[in-house]
Amino acid sequence: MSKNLELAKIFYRWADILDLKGDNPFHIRAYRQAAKVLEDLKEDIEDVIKNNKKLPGIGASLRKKIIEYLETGKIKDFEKLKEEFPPSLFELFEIPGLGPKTIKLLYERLNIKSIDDLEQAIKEGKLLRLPSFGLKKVEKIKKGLEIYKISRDKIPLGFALQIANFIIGSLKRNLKDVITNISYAGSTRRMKETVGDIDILVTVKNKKFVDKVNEEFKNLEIVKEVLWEGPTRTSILTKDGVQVDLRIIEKKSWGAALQYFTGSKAHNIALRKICLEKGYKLNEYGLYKDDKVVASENEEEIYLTLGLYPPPPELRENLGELTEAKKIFEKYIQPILNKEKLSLLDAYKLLKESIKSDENLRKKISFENLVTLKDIKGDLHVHSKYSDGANTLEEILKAALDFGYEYIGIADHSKSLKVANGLSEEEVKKRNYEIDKINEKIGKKVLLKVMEVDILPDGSLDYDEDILKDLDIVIAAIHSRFNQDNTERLLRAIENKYVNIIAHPSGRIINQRPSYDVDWDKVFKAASENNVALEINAYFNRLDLNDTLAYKAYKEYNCKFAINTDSHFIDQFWMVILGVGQARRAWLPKESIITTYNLPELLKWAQLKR
Ligand code: DGT
Ligand code: CA
Ligand code: CA
Repeated sequence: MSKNLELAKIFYRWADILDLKGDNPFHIRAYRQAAKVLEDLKEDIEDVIKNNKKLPGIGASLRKKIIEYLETGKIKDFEKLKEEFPPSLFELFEIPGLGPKTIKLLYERLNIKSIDDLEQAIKEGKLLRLPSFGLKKVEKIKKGLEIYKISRDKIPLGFALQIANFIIGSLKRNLKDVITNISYAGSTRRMKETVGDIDILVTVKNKKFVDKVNEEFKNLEIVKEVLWEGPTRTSILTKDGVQVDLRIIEKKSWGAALQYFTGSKAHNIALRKICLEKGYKLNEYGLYKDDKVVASENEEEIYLTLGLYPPPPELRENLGELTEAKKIFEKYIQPILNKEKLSLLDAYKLLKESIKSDENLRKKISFENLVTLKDIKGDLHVHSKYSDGANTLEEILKAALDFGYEYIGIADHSKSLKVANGLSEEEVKKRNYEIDKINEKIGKKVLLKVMEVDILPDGSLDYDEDILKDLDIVIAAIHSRFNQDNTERLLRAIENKYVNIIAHPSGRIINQRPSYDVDWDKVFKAASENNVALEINAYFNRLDLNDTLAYKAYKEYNCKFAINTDSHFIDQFWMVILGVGQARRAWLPKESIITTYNLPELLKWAQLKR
């Protein structure tokens, strides 16, 4: 961990302790703010101190403590303060929805010192005996506990992909002449929103290289501990506490292993049932008929042999993909086989080729028509320096063009969101003027005038018509009052004639905050009728709407969606792949995603409502 993060952790903990002691709120806030500044700081804190640079929001006394830590490795005041409470008590701060006041009460009245104590007390009904504790409050704590337990062992997909890609990149680079195939499998390949452990499969040119691969893997800089070592599987724990399994596969079993270890378990079990009905046997080494291998090296061939069109990994959850796979095979592969004497794999490749040049054909085959990264033409939700983003309009423009985008929506926060430096009406006008000037200078419209406008508690918007009418796209979002039913609030925003997109519709934060209560049927119906797109917010800890809700919104209400990253830095544009992954898991076709439209189509769509 960098010194920045070590110090951030200390200051967060410090604030917790002061909270427990009932210290002055301004004092406590100063510690939390310092922690946040350190957490977000891009430069090494050691360099900042060495070069005598200023740290916004960190005063002289906290700065002294930072220096003490850098020089001695600890802060005396903090060490002393810590001793006043049992260390296990601080676990309770990790539970979403459990604040310092409640923790203090639980500690003082019921002697609850840890998560285990808390669980026990809930079981025994002790919490209800406290004044101010009702069934509803206990339910909320239970829900928080559940989320905490999941978050303890599941990591967000974006994080898993970074680790997996780092490992694959390093092994490929360092073992160029050894490795023939390498891929991640498991929930990472299925693009599930959270991942338990990371599964990586690899084949080597020659058996004699097996040790070399294991050795290289174990000695990667991110490894903290080797959990298991064997000739075909090595498991490690990374320094961030993530388990990674590396399996060395024989080349002839590559496809079968990829199929098996991609899962999901439910998909595999359903697939195995189909095998049994057709007299096949399937395991991670191959597909067999009468004890003879019929397919094993190629994953697609395994599905094809079973009369199934290969389903995209994102759909492999046993939620109808196998029925669909059979339908597609019968309608599109079987006729090719009937007409020409081709192998299964060649027939499949032939069809894939035709799809590439025939958009109408693609549209008919659901698995092929799922949105892909290549289809995405822009991102409509990016924050600039005008509000809480890190980059200027010019920097965003350049990054967007480098990324291959046709347009990029500058979506800053609106005036009510003071913590995120929301823009006054005057500032919006100034920003819009600058956007127009930049577009004029480059001779085309790339930067779009968007705002992420707060939906106020009564469902009205944070700006009046005179601001809204000048925007290319209006995004509306809830940023307050999460603990209530927000259906009516969303409905009113959806019916506003200027609103085009509802950002992060459920408000959930992965492993931190559940969705607020919403009657989704009502909201999806209204969105569909009012031509409002629902965001699939691709920011790594949002992924909101999630896969199941997006599936429902499309399937039952034919809603439209916008895959946006909500980037606050230009180096967060990559997160679009996480949004595309969730959209695919929701079976969303390309045409349901407005960010696949080209600019004229998009602007026309946005004006439909006005
Ligand atoms: P995770 O790691 O919890 O996020 O989820 P997965 O899906 O990556 O699960 P994991 O790592 O336990 O196993 C990887 C794949 O191996 C899984 O998706 C399917 C396959 N698999 C594991 N256990 C079983 C099993 O008992 N039966 C079958 N048919 N397949 C299994
Ligand atoms: Ca896994
Ligand atoms: Ca695993």
